[in-house]
Amino acid sequence: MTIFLKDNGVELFSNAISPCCQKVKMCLYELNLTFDEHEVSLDSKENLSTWFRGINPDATLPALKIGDKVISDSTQICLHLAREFGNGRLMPSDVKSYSKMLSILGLLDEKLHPASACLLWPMCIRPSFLKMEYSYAIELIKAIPNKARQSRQKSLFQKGLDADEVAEGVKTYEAIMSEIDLGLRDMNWLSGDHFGLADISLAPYLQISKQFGWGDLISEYPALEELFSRLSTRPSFKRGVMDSISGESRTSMLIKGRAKSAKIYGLR
Ligand SMILES: N[C@@H](CCC(=O)N[C@@H](CS)C(=O)NCC(=O)O)C(=O)O
Repeated sequence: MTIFLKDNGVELFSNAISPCCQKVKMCLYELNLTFDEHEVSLDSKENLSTWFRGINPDATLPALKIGDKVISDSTQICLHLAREFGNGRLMPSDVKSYSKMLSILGLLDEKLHPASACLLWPMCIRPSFLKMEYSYAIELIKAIPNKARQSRQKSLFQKGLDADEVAEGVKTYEAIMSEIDLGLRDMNWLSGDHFGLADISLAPYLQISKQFGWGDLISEYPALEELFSRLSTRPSFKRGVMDSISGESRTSMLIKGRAKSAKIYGLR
């Protein structure tokens, strides 16, 4: 059954290449929820505009608006949707697996997301920044409310893949994939026997290595590769993660990524 959230005024503010936005879309599709989607440009930092900061003062994507209420963190959005509309799906019912799921969600948000951003930003957003007047680009970055994000983006803008943050990002990305692979050895899904929010939350980040042709970052981890194959068969993965990016953009990302694979692998 499809639930028409749209009729209740549900809007998703998102960006096509953002893994945390893709995760929310995958969750919405998994729960058969319909919604209105608004693309907010990260290339021009539309997320810093007055209109968007009126929706989310933190100026980050995704943001989900349900009536007057805005939820502005991808994990909080997914937990809310699963609780409200999941009917017991997507979250384990036993306490041990539930707390394991929460700790995976925390690890992905706190460590994997910033590490992946250091790979995505120079590849996908920096080219637009390089076309801007230098001082304008720096002013835009200075307007980011979060200081850590500001300093990371300044360095990624100035140094691209040569930034220290990229080397740290590649190492962190691999270390987390290795840790998750170990935990998956005797399980089909991340929080146990059933597919759920932990799997949804990892899916877009796993996909990043494929999107740039950097499959070696996960190819040593057989359980992760198997998880990726299982995820790829889910319609929610196709719609929420794969179809989020057009075929043309995917081809271009793959070409640009492959040209940099020796550089990325050299940072491991
Ligand atoms: N923990 C947040 C992180 C959100 C986040 O970092 N979003 C990025 C896009 S992937 C963003 O909005 N960046 C804004 C910017 O770069 O100025 C969540 O999961 O929602």
